[in-house]
Amino acid sequence: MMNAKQEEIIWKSLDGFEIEIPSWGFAQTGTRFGKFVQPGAALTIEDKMSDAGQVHKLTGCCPAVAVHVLWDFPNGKQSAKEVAALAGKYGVRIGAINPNVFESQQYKYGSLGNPNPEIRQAALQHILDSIDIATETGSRNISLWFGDGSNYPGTANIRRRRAWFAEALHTAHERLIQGEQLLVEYKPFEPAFYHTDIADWGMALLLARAAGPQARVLVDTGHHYQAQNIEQIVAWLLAEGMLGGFHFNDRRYADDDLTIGSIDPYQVFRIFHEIHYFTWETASEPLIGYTIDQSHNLKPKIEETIQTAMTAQELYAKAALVDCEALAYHQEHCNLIDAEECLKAAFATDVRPVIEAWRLSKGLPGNPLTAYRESGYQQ
Ligand code: PSV
Ligand code: MN
Repeated sequence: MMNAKQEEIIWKSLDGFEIEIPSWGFAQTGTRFGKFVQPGAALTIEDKMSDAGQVHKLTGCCPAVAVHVLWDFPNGKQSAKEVAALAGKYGVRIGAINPNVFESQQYKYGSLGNPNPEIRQAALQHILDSIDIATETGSRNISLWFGDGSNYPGTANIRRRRAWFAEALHTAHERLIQGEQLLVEYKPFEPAFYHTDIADWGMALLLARAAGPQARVLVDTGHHYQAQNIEQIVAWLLAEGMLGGFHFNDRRYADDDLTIGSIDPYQVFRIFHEIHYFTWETASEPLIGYTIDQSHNLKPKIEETIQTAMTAQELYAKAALVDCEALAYHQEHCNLIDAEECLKAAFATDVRPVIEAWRLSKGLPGNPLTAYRESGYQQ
């Protein structure tokens, strides 16, 4: 049985938890082998905002939509106000701005790491334009991911590319206004398969530092080697004051972009636990952008997004239940079993009835998924 104090902890954690949903989670997507088209999937930016609005209306925890500049801003900077207005029309706002320097033909051999200075400049210009969009839409985060890298040993000058990245990110940083942040995302593989220019959190951290004080690291859970201890990376970045945000998804093999917590919910719980533990220990609230980065390929897209938001809330609330004081004591005294049990007890707690009560108190449906199915929106 849960006691009143635990209920209060869950309640408080839910009040402070929001997760951004990606506009690209509503569009037709597939794998490199093809697409399975879903009827009713978003075709336009207005469709995407409308779908996002549904998710937020039912869950109450997804007020912002992460957008991709090339996919969502047909006229680049010119469409910033328009897209922001569309978001407002559907009860959401624009979240993280994602420049796209990986799709255009010119980036075949890289963007900021391309040996051709004109192409590096074009990529930088797109990033600067994306920062201007963030300023127009009032978005805090500009999320940078690069497909740069090489497929064969000896084909790229790794050190020179590192220097080009550092220089360009520093220039981009100068464009930020107060309150904006550059988030540097890393990935060890794909689309490049021999080396990627920002392969891990250490490289992202060094580049974020080179960029300037308003740059941080973004952790995409799918962007790690098998068995890597992601929560340790999170703990280190927190300690360094360099954790800027997340792209959440789950995976079994590579960057599978599956639903959060569908394969390993305990891992997401452990990540959230490190954040709660840091907050408890330092009595400070780190500013972290939680975002979903999934590909809703087979499941119905809006339902999967709702399922995602609900799962994220559950795991965040469970992690908040860890008795930090007891945990600190047991760690100090090397009481291994008792320390581990602090995590296991919290993870095993069924928080769903309390979350349902929290939702009802906010005028939200107790079960957003059922409410969505009954709403007729999909039809
Ligand atoms: C790359 O795999 C990535 O995680 C980046 O965040 C991109 O912006 C996103 O996926 C595109 O789907
Ligand atoms: Mn990502």
